[in-house]
Amino acid sequence: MSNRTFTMIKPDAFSKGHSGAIIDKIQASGFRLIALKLTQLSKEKAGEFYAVHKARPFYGELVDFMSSGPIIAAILEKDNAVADFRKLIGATDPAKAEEGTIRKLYAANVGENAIHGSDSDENASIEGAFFFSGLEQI
Ligand code: 3AN
Repeated sequence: MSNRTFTMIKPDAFSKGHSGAIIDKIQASGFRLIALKLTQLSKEKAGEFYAVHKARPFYGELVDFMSSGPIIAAILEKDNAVADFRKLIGATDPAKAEEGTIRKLYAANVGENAIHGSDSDENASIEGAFFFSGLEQI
């Protein structure tokens, strides 16, 4: 799925009511919505999703935060989706994110940073399949 990426609007942005503005910005930037759902991760599922970060000091905090409230998970399509979407969301630390990026606009800090974007085509595919089934049909 090289023209697709996966995103989550994280609990901070969702609870502050930024989901609509964020989805609007994503679509205005040329991404098409392929799949979308409102859901909430259990601690166990959040731990599984972020298993690559298990050894990092912020892992426990990350799992607690990502399971703390509703999220919106979505699969997006556009040419060069992964790289273009990483550019649209901005740096992991919102203080370092470029003006106009989603994290600059809506994220509070490096832990609670409003939105996720896959970092490779392979991870986009794995992460999309984590939330959505039947993707081969869409
Ligand atoms: P990105 O989400 O920009 O790909 P990663 O993969 O390095 O960044 O980190 C995954 C998630 O872990 C981030 N979105 C953020 O929520 C959290 N995180 C990363 N670095 C830190 C940190 N230094 N302190 C707390 N949380 C962090």
